[in-house]
Parts: sequence; C-alpha cells; structure tokens
Amino acid sequence: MTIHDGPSSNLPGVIYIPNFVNGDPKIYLTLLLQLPFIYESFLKREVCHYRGGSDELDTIIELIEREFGKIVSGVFANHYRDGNDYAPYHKDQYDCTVASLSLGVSRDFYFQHVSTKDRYRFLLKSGDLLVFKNSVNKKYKHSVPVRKKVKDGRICLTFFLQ
Ligand SMILES: O=C(O)CCC(=O)C(=O)O
Ligand SMILES: [Fe+2]
Repeated sequence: MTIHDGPSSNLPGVIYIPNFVNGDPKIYLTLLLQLPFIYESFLKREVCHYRGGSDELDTIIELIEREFGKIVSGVFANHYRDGNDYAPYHKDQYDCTVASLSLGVSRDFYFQHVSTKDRYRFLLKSGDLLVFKNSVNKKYKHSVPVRKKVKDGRICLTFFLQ
C-alpha cells in the first residue's frame, strides 16, 4: 500500500485547482449563517442540500458552470465543525463528475483504491477546488479523516456537473 501526495502525482480523472476562488474566511462565515446545516450521525458531519437563497453560493455556481461548460444540477454542502467531524470512506451515489470547493480550515482528503488500497492525499485549503470524474468514484473511495488538533470549521460544497 502506497501513499501518494495528490497534487504532485498524476491521478487520471482528478483535477486539483488551488485557489479557484478567494478563500477569505468571510465566505465560510457567511455560508455558515445562510445554509441550514443539520448533523447526521451516520455521516459524522453536518450536511444540507442547497435549495437556493444565497447570492454568494449562486455566484460560485455560475463560476463553476462557466469554467467547466456544464450545468450544476445540485449542490450538497458539508460542514465539519472541527477536526472531530469527518467523512468516512465512501463512494458518491451520483453518476456524474463532481467538483468540490473547500472553504475554511485546511483538511486532508484521501482517495483509496478499492483493491490495491493505494492512497492519494490532497491537502485541501480554503478556496481550493477538487474535481473528479465518475470513473474515479468507481475505482476509489474517498474520505476526510479525523484530525483531533484541528479546532476550526470547514465547509465543502459538492457540485454535481451534468
Ligand atoms: O469534504 C469533502 O471534501 C468531501 C465531501 C464528500 O465526500 C461528499 O460530500 O460526498
Ligand atoms: Fe463524497
């Protein structure tokens, strides 16, 4: 089992764009107030399905649609209140390319190959965008592990691209 550092390694089907948006902490705080997050005990973090109502998030959606020439068909928002909240290894249930935008504190993100168990690590910082195709979602599980020393929050906006 090998651990690769994501951004410098070549994982086909994954695009990592540091600083896709300005990661000013104000955006994290604004979205935290606007989005109706609810803690889900089986997901180990707060989540919500975006149903509209945030000018800031609508602007980000337009930016993503322009950048990739695709329609954002849905937005799933995650809130990690601190390093105790996490995302257990899973595959996404959507048959499309997924783009995820990180805001707030930096967190590690891993892809793990389902058979070889090889892992790819990305340190996702505020404003970074990680895009992965459904082919990656089929071959790899992904997770955001617990980081006990992390005291601050992170929002991850997951966009489904059609
Ligand atoms: O927080 C992240 O970077 C990933 C979130 C995630 O995997 C999901 O929403 O399915
Ligand atoms: Fe996911």
